[in-house]
Amino acid sequence: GTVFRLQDYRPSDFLIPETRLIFRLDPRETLVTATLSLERRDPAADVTALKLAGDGLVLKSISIDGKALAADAYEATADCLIIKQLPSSSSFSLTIETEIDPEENKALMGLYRSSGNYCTQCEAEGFRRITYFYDRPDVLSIYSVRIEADRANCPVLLSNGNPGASGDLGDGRHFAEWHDPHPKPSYLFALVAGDLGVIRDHFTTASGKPVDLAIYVEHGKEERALYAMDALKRSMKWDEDVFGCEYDLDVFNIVAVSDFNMGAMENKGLNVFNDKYVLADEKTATDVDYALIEAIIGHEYFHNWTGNRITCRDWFQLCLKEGLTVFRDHEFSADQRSRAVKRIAEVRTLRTHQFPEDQGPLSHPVRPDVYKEINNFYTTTIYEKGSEVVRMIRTLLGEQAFRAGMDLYLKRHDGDAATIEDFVKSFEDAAKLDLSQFSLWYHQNGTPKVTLSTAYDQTAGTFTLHLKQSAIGGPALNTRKPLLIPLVFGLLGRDGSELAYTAPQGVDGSVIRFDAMEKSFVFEGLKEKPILSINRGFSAPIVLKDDFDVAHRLFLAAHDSDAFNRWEAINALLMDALKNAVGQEKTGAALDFPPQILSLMGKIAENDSLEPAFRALALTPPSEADLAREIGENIDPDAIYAARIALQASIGKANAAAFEKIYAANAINGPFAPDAEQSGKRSLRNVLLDYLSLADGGPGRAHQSAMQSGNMTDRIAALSVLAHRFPDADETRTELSRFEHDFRSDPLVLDKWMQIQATIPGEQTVARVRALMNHPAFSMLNPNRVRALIGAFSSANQTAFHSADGSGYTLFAEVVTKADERNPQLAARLAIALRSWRSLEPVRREKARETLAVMAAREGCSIDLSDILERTLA
Ligand code: HT7
Ligand code: ZN
Repeated sequence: GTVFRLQDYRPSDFLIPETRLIFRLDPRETLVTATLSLERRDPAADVTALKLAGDGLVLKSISIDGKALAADAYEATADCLIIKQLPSSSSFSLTIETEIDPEENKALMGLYRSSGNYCTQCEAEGFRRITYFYDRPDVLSIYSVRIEADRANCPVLLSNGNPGASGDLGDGRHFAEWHDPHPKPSYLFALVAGDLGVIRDHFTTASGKPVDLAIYVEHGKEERALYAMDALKRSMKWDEDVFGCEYDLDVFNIVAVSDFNMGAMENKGLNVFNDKYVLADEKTATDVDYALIEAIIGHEYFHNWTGNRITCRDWFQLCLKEGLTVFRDHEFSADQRSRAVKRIAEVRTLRTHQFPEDQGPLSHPVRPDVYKEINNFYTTTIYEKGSEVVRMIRTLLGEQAFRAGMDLYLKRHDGDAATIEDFVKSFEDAAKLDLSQFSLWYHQNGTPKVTLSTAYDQTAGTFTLHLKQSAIGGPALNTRKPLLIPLVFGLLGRDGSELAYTAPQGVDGSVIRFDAMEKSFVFEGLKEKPILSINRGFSAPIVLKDDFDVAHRLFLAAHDSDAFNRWEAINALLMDALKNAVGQEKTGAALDFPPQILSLMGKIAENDSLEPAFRALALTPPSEADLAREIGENIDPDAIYAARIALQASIGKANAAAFEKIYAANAINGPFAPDAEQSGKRSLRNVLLDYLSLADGGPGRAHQSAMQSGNMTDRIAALSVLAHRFPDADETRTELSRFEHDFRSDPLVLDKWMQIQATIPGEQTVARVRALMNHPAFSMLNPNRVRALIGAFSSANQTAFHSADGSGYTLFAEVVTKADERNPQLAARLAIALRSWRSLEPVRREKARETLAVMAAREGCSIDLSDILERTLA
């Protein structure tokens, strides 16, 4: 297949200042008439042909300046259009008529049907499935769109920008026109048509401009969009307050659809959402769902500036919009909720998803310079590590200079298709700083590893911190260049206060700028031995190997003023205890855990000075996947599971009385609110419910809780405890059936029921998942259904997916292959679950390799899937 390289980037020969589109919608035969104004970029250059991208198109007619082209003037295939005879004028108008089949489009790219409605997804290269075009992000055009459709089936007709004329066409058909005054790349084009319910609201921007807001959903689900609307208004206000970004159209529309490959899409003025990230009420959505809706509504809205007003020059620059917009949505959520809790959750996500990617065969830089299939580069590295890189820029520059850099970037590049170099330069210019070494974070892959050692000299009053950098994954050590790593730190006295010192060179306030492969920092003027707290707030996305003993960690857990590092210390203690237990399990020894760790859990739970959400996170041991990554090789998922469940049972038994009290003390009285305070209490109670159930050794308590729960958060938590801890109990069967019955006509909610069952530990779950694939609510064509059942099974059920007999892999390969026939993007995303196969113990490793090899060898395997499989095997 073709390999795309950054070094091959060339500007297009032509510009398309204006694009007019007419859609005559029909389920099987939609006609698209596109009129492009084409302008030679360099009228002096001798350009005699024009090549436009297409994908699966049927060309109906083609004309230039109103004259039909002769058959020998062009060449049209399903995948491209080459016009060989062009007018010599510097500009001309090209009209192309194509026919497409939305009903048959199950790849969910281009124009497709979801629940009988029409919708589009054009990022990254879906517009070429609608018409022949320069389907690349650096060609910006002003779009005018006319939609014609059946009035009865499609009363709602939407596109980007502001609404224009609309009216009747006779014969039961009508039309609507839209005009988007902001030049945009084709990937931001959108169209929605159908019969939808709507909720409306208003927002007035800081400069007084009124904006009509609307969220379109399936009829009958309008009430469930109210939280999303509230989140949208808060996003709009926040972006004005924090980044000075105002909205720039008369309307802002959001549409929720049930068939969608990703979370949502930031099309200019017309965001299209996976309904999972719009619909919520107390009875159907968990606190996690609410938080995700808030984050994703924010994310897509924030793209209006970082992505739409300033877009990417090419897809290698994807992190320019994604990393920055994730950073912005993280900050938004931190401001709306608890900053410390949000940061801990972000770091957990980064470690669980991005670290294994960066340390495995799919590792790539935040700004890659080569790809085969761009859809496979919407990765956690580009999104989450990309966000961490922006965060480090802020740490290095400080709040004020960072904002000045952002202001400069937004002003200087408004209307541009920009690059990472443009972005970095804005900060360099605003802060008068050289960020060339720092920029390596964009180009050098692998998880950086910092090993530290310390020494204190009592007589000299000096504390020496020695740092060494290497990496897990990425280029070989001898070819790696040293990164500039910002480490926020503090030196603590025995009473927990921050000690004063004279800082060495390279230390700027609370930040150590570590910029060499190896370096010592000598702090002077320390009369007592300091206790080091470092990488506070996870200031750098690294693996830190410290020399801290248990006493040091217990001290940080109790006294660090940085809440993140308090959690980090607790997490490290739990990780050490788990690693030790896995070793015991492998040698057949009895598992035991240090009593001080067990009692620490009790103390944390009881500590009312800590917010409940923080306590819930601190009480949650590292996941099985985290433990596997930490161990790194020869992984036996059964041993890991055994160690973790034994730790949880020990914690539960050791603290049952205390946990019971705290469980009761955190009960919520009064009406449900999806806010940080209530959700924190619910998460603490539900972590404790799991511990108490393990201590009880029976399902009674969880069953009680499931029956009493008045909201989805508590109901799902109780159902998870039942299914995961007591899969064969009558109570579990009863509650699973009751849930199925209650939500039999709500597939989005049944996804949770599927997911819980797909993540029941143990190899029997393979058969259960097979059975669930025959459930009437399951469909191979809907990505949400496939991800809830198969995605959860393969990415969040280590013991079942990696069953020693290989049955999990067999099921997996069947499903990935089936998905690939209709939706390659979905298949490729699922296939990522096997990326860490080389870390498995030999028997599973061989079975996993064989599974990958068989899938890769299949004739007809899509480019998307084979790209993932080949890199995974390489
Ligand atoms: N920018 C959006 C990415 C996206 C996407 C990419 C490929 C295929 C389908 C897709 N749907 C959405 C989402 C975002 O990051 O905001
Ligand atoms: Zn995004």
